[in-house]
Amino acid sequence: MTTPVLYGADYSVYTRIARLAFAEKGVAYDFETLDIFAKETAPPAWYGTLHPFAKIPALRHGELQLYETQAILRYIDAAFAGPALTPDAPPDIGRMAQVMSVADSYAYPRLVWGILVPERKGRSLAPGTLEAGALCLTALDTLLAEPFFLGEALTLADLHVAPMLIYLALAPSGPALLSRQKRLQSWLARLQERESLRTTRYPAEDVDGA
Ligand SMILES: N[C@@H](CCC(=O)N[C@@H](CS)C(=O)NCC(=O)O)C(=O)O
Repeated sequence: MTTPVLYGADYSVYTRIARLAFAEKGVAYDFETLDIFAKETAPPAWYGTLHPFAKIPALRHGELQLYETQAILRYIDAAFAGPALTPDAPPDIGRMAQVMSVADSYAYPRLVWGILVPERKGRSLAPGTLEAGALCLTALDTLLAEPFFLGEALTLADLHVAPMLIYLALAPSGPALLSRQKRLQSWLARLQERESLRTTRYPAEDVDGA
């Protein structure tokens, strides 16, 4: 089998989610850095054939080209040996999809773009932003079974949410918001001990010593 190639950046939430799936499956892949926010260089014209919406990550594996992180995760889980990251039971399949959709639709825009990015740039937050972020955390805490999102086994849901909350924790308001959801906070601490999370740390985690 050819080696998969993942295009993305080490600071990117969605790239990290895909890298976590490779790491948890124990699959070797080539990582091609593409700084999507570098105004002078990105996105290069050739990248348009891989991702028409100019986001990261994108995956190339032999003839297959994929974009959208949930699609990439599903492919990685199905195509390679290693621990299954998708549950078998229909209710759990539904719950996993629900958690991932909550992460994409609410957590990422509110926690990363709504709180982390402006706070780290020293900008004031839009009214209601912290409340909107807190609602996401409450919803995720409610959906969390322990020790993992769906219970006893790690699934794609854990890999999808953790990189968003790790960034939130680096925002000035993040620790206080997270500390209101004790179960979610403990889950995140457990996840961060995993090898996959350790080997994909954001550069900002090392700068901040988080
Ligand atoms: N729906 C996409 C979202 C990917 C995404 O938003 N990636 C961010 C980096 S984490 C990005 O490329 N942002 C560039 C931009 O918005 O211009 C997915 O699931 O892969």
